[in-house]
This record gives sequence, C-alpha cells and structure tokens, in this order.
Amino acid sequence: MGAEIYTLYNVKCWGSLAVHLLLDELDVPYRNVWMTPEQVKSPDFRQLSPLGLIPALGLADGRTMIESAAMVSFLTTAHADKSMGPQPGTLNHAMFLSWLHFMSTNMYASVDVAAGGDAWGLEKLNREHGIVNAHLQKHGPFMLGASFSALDLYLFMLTIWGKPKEHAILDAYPAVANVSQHVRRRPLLAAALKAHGVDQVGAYG
Ligand SMILES: N[C@@H](CCC(=O)N[C@@H](CS)C(=O)NCC(=O)O)C(=O)O
Repeated sequence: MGAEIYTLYNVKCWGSLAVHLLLDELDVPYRNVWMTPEQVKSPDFRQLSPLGLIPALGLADGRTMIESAAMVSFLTTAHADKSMGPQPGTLNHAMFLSWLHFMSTNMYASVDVAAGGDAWGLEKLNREHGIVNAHLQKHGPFMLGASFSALDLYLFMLTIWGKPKEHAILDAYPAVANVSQHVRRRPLLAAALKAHGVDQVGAYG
C-alpha cells in the first residue's frame, strides 16, 4: 500500500460505514481511525467536525471533509478510474446526485427519528425504502441500473439501520435486499464488513 492520502474517522456501524466501504472498493490508501463515542464528543474532534459528527475525512493537505454525501461525491469523482460513480456533468451523474441526496437528506434523518421510537419516523423511513425499492424494480438491479456504484454502498448502510430491524426492511423490500446481498458478496468489502460486525444480516439490529 502506498502513502495514505485520506484519514477516515470511523465508528463501528455509524455513518462512516458507507465511506469505509467506498474507500475499500476504490482501493485507495487511507488511515483508519476507530473512535469511541466519547472521543467523538470531545472538543478535539470538534476541531475537525464542528458538530461532532461521524464520518469525517482528513485530506492530504490537513483539511477535513464533513458530510457523508459530500465524501461520496468527492471520492467517486477524485477516483473516477474506479467507476464507482458516473462522470460529472452527465445525466447519469444528475441521477446519482439525486439518489445520493435523497438517501443522505431524507433517509438518514428518518433513521435518526425512527431510532428514537417515533412512529411517524418509522413510517417515513419505510415509505422511503419503498420508493427506493420501486426504483430498483423498475431501473435496477442497482441504483444506477446495470452498474454497481457508491449509491449501493450508501443504501446498504441504510439497510443495516433498518427499523424496526434490518430483517424487516429486507423482507419487505426484495430489490433493496438484492442490493444488500450483493454488497455482502463483494470481495473487497469483506474485511470492512467484518470489522463493523455486519457481515451477516441482522448482526447490528
Ligand atoms: N449529515 C451527516 C450526519 C452524520 C451523523 O448524524 N452521524 C452520527 C452517527 S450516524 C454521529 O456522529 N452522531 C454523534 C453522536 O452520536 O455523538 C452526514 O451525512 O455525515
């Protein structure tokens, strides 16, 4: 492995999961920093991530990226040769950004609300998985059609956080389950999935 060009601030099964999987799929050198929930809350970490949120991604010049969707956009374009996202400016890229932000803005927030036991949040999250499932049934098998992309990794992260359980989402939404199953079979992802403890369905929730 060459010189590390990124530093991933990572907590098991938190929002860094999708970025961790993407870095491994891109096969770029990076430093992985496992954090405890206490370290995430520390003033030191706020210097990197102003709201104290995971993921954060350290860059080669010492600056730090925040926001998981921004990292996915950046990494897929910075390492375009790995084909984990469409070429910027193309219509496929327009759809890539639409779905990425649909997942990071709507679904990620719904997970947080549903995790607090809110019935409206649970209903909203399930409705959103239903929308993604219908999209996959019509245009799949992957979020961008025939091409596997970083979107599928992001969707996988959301399935791990499925409410009331990962199993419930996979049972209700078969096209989503198909993406999840595919992610678990990708050779470059085996180590990260094991490290997060999500190599088996239902291991997280
Ligand atoms: N919009 C942010 C959300 C990140 C976020 O909410 N991260 C959670 C973990 S999944 C977090 O770090 N929470 C801080 C805490 O619980 O102390 C992103 O997409 O990166």
